[in-house]
Amino acid sequence: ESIPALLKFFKLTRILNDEPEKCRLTLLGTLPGSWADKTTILNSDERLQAIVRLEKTAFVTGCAEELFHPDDAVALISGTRLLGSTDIYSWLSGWMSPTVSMQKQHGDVKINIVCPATEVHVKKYSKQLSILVQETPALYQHIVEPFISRFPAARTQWVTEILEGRAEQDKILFASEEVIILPDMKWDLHTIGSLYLVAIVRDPRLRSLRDLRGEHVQLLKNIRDEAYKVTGDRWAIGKGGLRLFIHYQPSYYRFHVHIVNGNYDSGVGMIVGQAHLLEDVISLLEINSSIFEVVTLTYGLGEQHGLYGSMKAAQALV
Ligand code: M7G
Repeated sequence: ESIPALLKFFKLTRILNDEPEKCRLTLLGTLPGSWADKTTILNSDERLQAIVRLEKTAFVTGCAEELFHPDDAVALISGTRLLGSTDIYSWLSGWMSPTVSMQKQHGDVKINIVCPATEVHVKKYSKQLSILVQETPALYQHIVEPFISRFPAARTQWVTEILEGRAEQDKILFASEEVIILPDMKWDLHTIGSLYLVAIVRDPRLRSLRDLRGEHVQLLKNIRDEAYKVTGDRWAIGKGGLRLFIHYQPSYYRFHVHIVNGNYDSGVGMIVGQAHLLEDVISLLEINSSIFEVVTLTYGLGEQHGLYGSMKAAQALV
């Protein structure tokens, strides 16, 4: 496996984002040129721009019994240090012992890498302020639709790779002629409490929420039903256990639905104005099959987003 071996050659340029509340740190730097062909041979000085995001993982269910065994008094947390204590309250820091096998098997950190990272990636992952904008149907026609049409195909190459059977094939949970369901790269693949899958629609003409019409209601219902079937069979998630939603604006204009454990609150990607519940979208389309052609949508835009300047300027027209 060359990817883990090459990661140690990452050279830090600067911190892009620091999110202590999410136990997450996003770094910008470079990796050796051989990353592109996934070989470990470092035969040139070429460096590729890379984004590395580190995130502490959740505790594995079952590791509590390993940490504090009910019978013997051997706690597998080492180096514990008292930070403070008052009355009945105490707080300490410590290290998970590497002998806690369940935790070790899944790792203490999850690492997401984008390499080679484009300037658009750097902007997306950078800390930034946002403003709320109102997108009327006219602003969609004049600003947003042309932006989506200009969107470089290379940015959704990952979707093509999956749909055409060249990537993540061993991970696919459901596939039909219209949609594929697989784990989202945000998921650590084992913590059911933070289960995160993505359903990707094959038809490239469907780019975003704006393209949905009454004729797509059946497709959306199929996605909901298959999401429940897959997660029910594999992880015993029952009816009402999933939060299914669509982002507007999404990062990628190939229509997809986020499938997330209903009890998971990640903060990111679930904010009001960005996440539209699949069930609500179905209901709206049943009431008016052209609703997304006529509705005004309000959402936050980060100052690094490609639409920020033009949409901010256009708000005077709303
Ligand atoms: P989005 O709403 O377009 O953007 O969702 P977001 O990233 O701002 O949420 C795209 C979803 O696809 C996100 O949840 C990503 O984590 C996920 N995703 C992105 N990429 C590049 C991949 C990938 O290569 N594989 C998988 N499995 N998921 C991905």
